[in-house]
Amino acid sequence: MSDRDPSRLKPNRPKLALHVPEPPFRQRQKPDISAQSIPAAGSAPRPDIAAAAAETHPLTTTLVRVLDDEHRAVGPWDPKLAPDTLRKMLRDMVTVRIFDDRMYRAQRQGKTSFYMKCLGEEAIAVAAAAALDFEDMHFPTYRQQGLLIARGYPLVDMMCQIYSNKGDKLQGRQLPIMYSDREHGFFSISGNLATQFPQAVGWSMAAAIKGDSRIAMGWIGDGATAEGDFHAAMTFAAVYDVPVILAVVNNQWAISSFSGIAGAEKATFAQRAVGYGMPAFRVDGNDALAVHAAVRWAADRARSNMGPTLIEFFTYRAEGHSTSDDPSGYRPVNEAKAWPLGDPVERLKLHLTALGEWDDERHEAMRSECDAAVRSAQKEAERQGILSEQGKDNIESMFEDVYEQVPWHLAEQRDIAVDEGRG
Ligand SMILES: Cc1ncc(C[n+]2csc(CCOP(=O)(O)OP(=O)(O)O)c2C)c(N)n1
Ligand SMILES: [Mg+2]
Repeated sequence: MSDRDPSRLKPNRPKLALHVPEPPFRQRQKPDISAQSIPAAGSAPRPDIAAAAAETHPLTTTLVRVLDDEHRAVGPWDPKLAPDTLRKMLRDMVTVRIFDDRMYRAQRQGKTSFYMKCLGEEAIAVAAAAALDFEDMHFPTYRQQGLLIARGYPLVDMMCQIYSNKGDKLQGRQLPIMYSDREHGFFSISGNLATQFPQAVGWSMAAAIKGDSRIAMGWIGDGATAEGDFHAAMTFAAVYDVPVILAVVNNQWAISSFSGIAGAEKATFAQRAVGYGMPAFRVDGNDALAVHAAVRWAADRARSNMGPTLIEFFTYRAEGHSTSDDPSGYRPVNEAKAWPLGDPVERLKLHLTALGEWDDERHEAMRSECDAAVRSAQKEAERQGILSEQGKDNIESMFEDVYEQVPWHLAEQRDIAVDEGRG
């Protein structure tokens, strides 16, 4: 009798079936924002950094928010930042947006093969960078270019990497946008999703074993939480009270899969920490002040040897996944506009304005300064070449830095390639 034999079916039992999550709105539908319930700014309590993990767990189903509808900072999570800090964050966010726009166009002009924007998510990396020390280590994904920009990494160096040109410090060995810079605490971006979590946990364990005082922050997306690496990292982090911050950027989409495919229909991503006994909260990712406050809380806790924190940043990926993606094929085109948490740049700008520390004129002057800085960096980078011009003049570099002694068969291939390149 085979498994498929109908006589094995028990007629009085229902046939087994699977649930395949479907996003609430598809291409031609009108997104209904009333389906999202957004807690009021200032309503989430702020536990002490030494609180038991369980005291943070009610925060896994709400949203830590600081900026209210009148653009004031309210409630216990207000980080009370100096106007200069707020202006620096605003400038960095504006720079990220302009940089993304220029590099997206550069890809469309055939100057590089690939680019990824973080439109709508600028507050997350920028405010996290502001909340941590320069010496702390990040294990980022491709959507945290804001970390490098906020830490003052040269825009020209980022662009040379995108163009894989003569100025590319990674010598064309990484996909465009997969930056790496030890000095700026920016670990090489790994294309293998979710590896950032075990790497950040491992680095922080090593820091603790060596008696270091620096902490690490690991970054993944909502989709990447479906990888086994997420759970392996959570187990190690929780068991050993590892001094690490684990961030899930829930931008609702993983290329064309909505967050439900990774489990968001059943529970929030922050709630996963409950099973590990780890503190966690869910934060309005479009509110730079809330992001700063949450990261600072987790950093203070980690630095005091009280262990890891999982933070879910709730946001929306306003653009396509990458230059290779067209989101109009799987979601409503106006969904980003309907997103109830607004534009992070506009919200911070209006907050500074409400404080009397900013106005439209100063904003426009700052925006054009940032625009000029990005354009001049782009010119300088392009003087060192664009991707399509990279060719056979330095083909031997492909064989360098892999073996201490190049094996004879690779040396032979290299010499043939070099000859052909010259010919
Ligand atoms: C292990 C692995 N599986 C699949 C991919 C292909 N891939 C690259 S990005 C991506 C979507 C990731 O979505 P999410 O984690 O939500 O991050 P986001 O792009 O939204 O920032 C996928 C499936 C990959 N790079 N690595
Ligand atoms: Mg995502």
